[in-house]
Amino acid sequence: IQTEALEKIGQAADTKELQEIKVAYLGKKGSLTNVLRGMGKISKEERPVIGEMANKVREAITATLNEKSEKLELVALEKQLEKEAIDVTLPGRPIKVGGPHLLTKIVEEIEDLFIGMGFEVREGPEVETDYYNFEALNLPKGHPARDMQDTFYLTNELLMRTHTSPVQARTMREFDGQKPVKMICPGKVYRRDTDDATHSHQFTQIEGLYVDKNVTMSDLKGILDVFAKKMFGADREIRLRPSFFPFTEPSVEMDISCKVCGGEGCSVCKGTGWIEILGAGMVHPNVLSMAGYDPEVYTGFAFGMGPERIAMLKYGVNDIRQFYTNDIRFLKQYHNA
Ligand code: FA5
Repeated sequence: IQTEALEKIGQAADTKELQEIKVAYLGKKGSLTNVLRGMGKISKEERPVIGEMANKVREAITATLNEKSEKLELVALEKQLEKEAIDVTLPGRPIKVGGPHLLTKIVEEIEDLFIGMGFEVREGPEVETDYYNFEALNLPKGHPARDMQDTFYLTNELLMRTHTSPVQARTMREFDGQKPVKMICPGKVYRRDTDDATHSHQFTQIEGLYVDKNVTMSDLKGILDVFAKKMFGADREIRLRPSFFPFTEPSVEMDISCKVCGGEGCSVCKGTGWIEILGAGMVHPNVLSMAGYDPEVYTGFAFGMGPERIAMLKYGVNDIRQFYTNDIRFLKQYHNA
């Protein structure tokens, strides 16, 4: 039995075969177990001799089984390691690192600039009431100037805000007509404009509002001049053109010289050499009093600018749609800008 078992163990190719051998010799119905079971039938004298021999055989088989089992496990492990071997000399896969969107960067840059001049950053809802988007800004129902901003209406009273100016009215309300206000408000706005190189139906604006005693038009001009110089460099020119907004009086629009791609055929300024980036003016007395501020005591200025147009100017982007079509090749260029 021993010779036969050891030979079979020697030939076993895997742990499954080894297990089968174990069962065949040492299992409940195994051949060695049978010998031990038959001990009762043999004579008293032979019993210890056979018993000792059977035990020795069992020990020999068990020891060889264990030894072989260890060997097979080692072989299996080596095979697995060989299969899973990693070539540490291969170059790694580069990790793609994202970056903030150019527009996010511009908005943050503008925020920093105004925070540096003492403005607080505030936010307001994109779904706005007719009251705050229009009425509180001196645009009663039926006012022809409502046509200046083609509106996405949700219901009769609710709309997608067409500008960030409703946050002016909301902030002044919150400040009780008592405290001075000096805030900017960045956010998304929506208009039924036809998309082209400089117009988008959804874009961003940054609103500015400064209300206090003795705020004048020259404060507005000074702040805008500092903003333009810091944003675009001292060589950029600005011009203020008289304009009209129902919520400011007098009103202006500010243009910046279009140097990056100026000249004929330029899609940013259509060859005029100037691009309009913001509207501004002195807060209309009606707007102040509707928000609870006495226009005899308080005055203020407000402005609203389009960061897309600013980014286009600063980085020579010639189509506003580039910001929204998510072409990664376009966006990547500005990761380190
Ligand atoms: C307004 O929206 C006024 N609320 C701005 C304002 C605020 C005036 C406070 C006075 C006091 P306007 O419609 O001109 O004004 O838009 C302001 C700026 O948003 C524009 O100068 C331009 O830079 C940008 N803009 C306007 N329409 C679009 C558009 N369709 N796509 C991209 N940018 C736009």
